[in-house]
Formats: sequence, structure tokens, C-alpha cells
Amino acid sequence: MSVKMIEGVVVERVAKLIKIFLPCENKEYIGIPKGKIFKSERFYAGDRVEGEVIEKDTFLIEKIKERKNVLIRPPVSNVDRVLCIVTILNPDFDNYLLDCLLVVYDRVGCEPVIIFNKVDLLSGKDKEELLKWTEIYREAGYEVVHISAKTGEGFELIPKLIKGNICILAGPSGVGKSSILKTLTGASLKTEDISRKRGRGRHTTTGVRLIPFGENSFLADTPGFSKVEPLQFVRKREIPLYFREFTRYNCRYLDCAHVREPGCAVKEALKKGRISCERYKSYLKMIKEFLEDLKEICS
Ligand SMILES: Nc1nc2c(ncn2[C@@H]2O[C@H](COP(=O)(O)OP(=O)(O)O)[C@@H](O)[C@H]2O)c(=O)[nH]1
Ligand SMILES: [Mg+2]
Ligand SMILES: [Zn+2]
Repeated sequence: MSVKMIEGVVVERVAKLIKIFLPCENKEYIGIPKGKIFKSERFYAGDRVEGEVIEKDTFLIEKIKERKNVLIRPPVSNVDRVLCIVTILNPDFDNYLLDCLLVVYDRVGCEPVIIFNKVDLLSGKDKEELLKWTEIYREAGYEVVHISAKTGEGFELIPKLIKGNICILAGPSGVGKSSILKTLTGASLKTEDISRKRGRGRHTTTGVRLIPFGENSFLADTPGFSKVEPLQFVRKREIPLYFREFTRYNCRYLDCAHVREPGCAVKEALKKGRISCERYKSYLKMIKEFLEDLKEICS
């Protein structure tokens, strides 16, 4: 004789306080871990749990389901998708930073989508720039969307990207992450950007909150950052696996690093213009390589 367990999602965890959203009731509860999992487990926003409602606002957590992944900054688990928010202007587009994000998120199994925000600011040369990068990333195999949180342009495309997923918004400071979230959910959150007081490069890790967004979908803001070091998360020789267009080519050596190896099909594709020079340059920078003869291939 067992009570039927109800499924919930941890939407926020602040110190020992765990907030659980129960989709079946469309309501938030305070989660209390039962007995032994209380001591041994750390809870993350994103955790999928099972348990029962024991009081008006209290949910007894009996079980945490196995996590698909755990991101450290910010601490959130089971992330299905990352909306990588970038801009051409204000701030200027930093393709290397985007390439780093794509590698790191692909590695942990979050499907990245590239969203260019602030397209309302673009005309002439800047618009051409947007189209150039859009083509580069689409050719590489990513979904690319153009939006403006100011005018609402392109927002009709977003719900289908989020549906059924736990999604986070990532990207540098100032690109409009919080504005997009506000436009989408009406929620105004204080997600602190890089703490200026605590020095450059530090991230504040408080305040991750998943916002329920339709059926079984959740969205979270993340703090902005200006630098990501892929080699902290991914082994150097695994980096090429996360330049997804490289994986379409078969080099002579299975473990080809696509730098100076003979019979490298990736460099061949680069020479033929099938792989973008910008992406390849990011790759070299990421693995801390330099090629003198690249100048002859990529002007
Ligand atoms: N022109 C324009 N400005 C925007 C747009 N989205 C956000 N902003 C502005 O960009 C600034 C940074 O936005 P914010 O949402 O705080 O960026 P975050 O640091 O990524 O969270 C704010 O002044 C916003 O009003 C947009 O689509 N177009
Ligand atoms: Mg913000
Ligand atoms: Zn190769």
C-alpha cells in the first residue's frame, strides 16, 4: 500500500530553502527532504523530484531523479537547452566567446540555440554583419534566431524552442537576457551581473530561479560574464568533437587534432571554404595553437 508519488521540479534553492513547483497543481511548495536524503544530497534548481504534499504549502521530497547534467555557474541541473544570447552591437559581437559557450554547453548535453538580440539597432553594414554570422553558424549546424526585446520582433519563434525543456539564457552582460525573460514571462528578476566589488571575472552564484513557462517548460536567467575557458571543462583533444561541423569530415587519423596532421579533411574543407575561417581560428585559439600558414588559407 503506497501513496502515489507526485512529481515536482526544484525551481529555486537558497541555502537550505528548497522551492518545488508541482506541474499537476501549477503551484509552488516548500520542499522538505525526507530522512536520509536530507543529509547526503545537495539540491539544485532543475532537480526533478518525487514525493507527496504533507501540508498546505509543504512537499515531502522522497526521491531525486537521476540528473542529466549539472551546471556549476550558475548551479542548475537537467538543462536541456541553452539560449545563447548575443548581439552585433551594444555590446559588439564576440564570436570567440560564443564559440566557447557552444563548446562548453554541447559538452554537458545542453542543446545550444543562438539568438541575436537587438536587431532593431542594425542597418547597413551592421545588418550585413548579422547575416554573415548567421550564415556561418547555420552552416556549422546551429539554429539561429533574430529577435528584438525592444520591438518584440522574432519572439513568436521562442516558445517552440522552450517547449518541454528546462532552458537557461546565457551570454555576455548587457545583451538583453533579463529583458528577454521579462518580455517572455513578465518576471522581473534581479540576476546580478559580474560583481564589480568582488573583482573582475567573479560570478555571483545566488538567485538562480526557474520560471515555469507553459507545460513542463522552465526558463532561467543567468548572470552575465565576459570570459569562459573551455579547457577548464573539456579536455583539449575532445574540443574538436564540439565544433560540430568538424565532425562531418573524416581525417586520416581518428584522433586528428586538425592542426598539422597529414590527411586532415578538416583543413582540406577549410581550404575549400566549407569550414569557416572564423570558426577554425576560434578552434586554434581554444586549443592554444597557432598556425603560420593559416594566413595563406584565411585572409
Ligand atoms: N535597442 C535594444 N535594446 C535592448 C534590447 N534588449 C535589451 N536592451 C537594452 O540593453 C540593456 C541591457 O539589457 P539587460 O536585459 O539588462 O541585459 P543582460 O545583462 O543580458 O541581462 C538594457 O538597457 C536594455 O533595455 C533590444 O532588443 N534592443
Ligand atoms: Mg541580466
Ligand atoms: Zn583533421
